[in-house]
Amino acid sequence: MNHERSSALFHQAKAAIPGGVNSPVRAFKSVGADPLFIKKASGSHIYDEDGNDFIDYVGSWGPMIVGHCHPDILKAVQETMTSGASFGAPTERETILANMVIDAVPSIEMVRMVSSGTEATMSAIRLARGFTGRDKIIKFSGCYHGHSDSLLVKAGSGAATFGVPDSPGVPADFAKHTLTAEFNSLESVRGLVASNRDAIACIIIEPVAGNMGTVPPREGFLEGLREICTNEGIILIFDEVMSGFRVAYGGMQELTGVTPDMTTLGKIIGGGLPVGAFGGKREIMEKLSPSGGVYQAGTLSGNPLAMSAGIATLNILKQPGFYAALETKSRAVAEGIAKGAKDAGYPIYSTRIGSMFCAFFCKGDVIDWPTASQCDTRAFAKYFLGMLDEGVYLAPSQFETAFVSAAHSDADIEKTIAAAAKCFKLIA
Ligand code: HOZ
Repeated sequence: MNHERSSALFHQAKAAIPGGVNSPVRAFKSVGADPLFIKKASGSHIYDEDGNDFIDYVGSWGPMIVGHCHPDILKAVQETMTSGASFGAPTERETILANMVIDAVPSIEMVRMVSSGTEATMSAIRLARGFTGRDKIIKFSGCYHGHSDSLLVKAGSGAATFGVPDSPGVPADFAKHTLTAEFNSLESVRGLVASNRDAIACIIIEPVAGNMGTVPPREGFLEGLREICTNEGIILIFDEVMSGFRVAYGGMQELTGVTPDMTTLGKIIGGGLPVGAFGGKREIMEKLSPSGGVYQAGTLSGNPLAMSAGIATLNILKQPGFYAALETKSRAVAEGIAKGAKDAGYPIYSTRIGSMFCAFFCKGDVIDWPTASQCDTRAFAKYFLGMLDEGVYLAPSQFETAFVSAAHSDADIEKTIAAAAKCFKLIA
């Protein structure tokens, strides 16, 4: 497969943009290649600048649940654009999307729109601190909640992929307020809570971890966190930037029945445009400026284009049978890949929740960051490059999630499974 034009564009980009990319996860550094430069996308396929066609399981890192260029979303954005891209003043669409989110997500009674997932988590934490009057927070090793100072501690996603889970530039004075527990270990949480009594403002967690690969919560884990938080006056924040409207219309909290105090969202609710949101109990949210004193703001917050794309997306997701059909496709592709590995005699650990899945290149169970980090990342790189050659575009890191969209066809899925079987045979 020819990647000449992508490589040339990457070369030019590196002179102007650090590392040639505007977000580290886009670089193919950890798989030893140059990133593809994308020209266009449609449905479940993306096309690079060299004219290659790929089945896309990145989906812009999660937002594209209905596929690329869905006609309803195109129409909504085009119509909105003709009446103005941004006003820095309230619009009706913001309330419409806010009410759709409130109706969908069990924990959300009020919601504030922002422009990225990072803003959502950063602001949610400030609000939790303002509400409780406490400074410390607990996060989980391998979880990623964007790149704000307090949260770049033992972080997953690109931070883990590139070996900077604790980034230079984060003052030790900030990081000392961030305590880190192990995902799926209530014991580790209880230990931190016991030694920091009345000092912890919030526990923030991806209820299904999607930034160290896909790691589902074990039975009782989220319920246990809920109990600890209720007993200790700690705000429980579910970071559903990835899982919100993805694993179910109401996210992991709908799927598991565990209701946090606050939730952060992003990705899908912007239909591919820049967006984020954080919401929760009314008594907490009302502490936010201008109704309360906790300050948070944004020029493009509630941007008309993003609101329109979000409303159009959620209207598609609300259609009866949407998630059942997505579940069928997702099961087929994840199980098909795992079978290909088994038949080739190559052991992987396969995980999936709804349309999020991961093939871990490792023999044992993956339940947290210590187990995820044992994976054979060199074998993953071979698999990734093999799949790319076969026309399948995966995230270029073992520590990311693959996303299935409603646009993936049976033919896409069959081709993906056949490609994976071939790749596993080659690396076995
Ligand atoms: N959560 C996304 C990757 N795991 C973020 C994408 C990015 O960092 O660009």
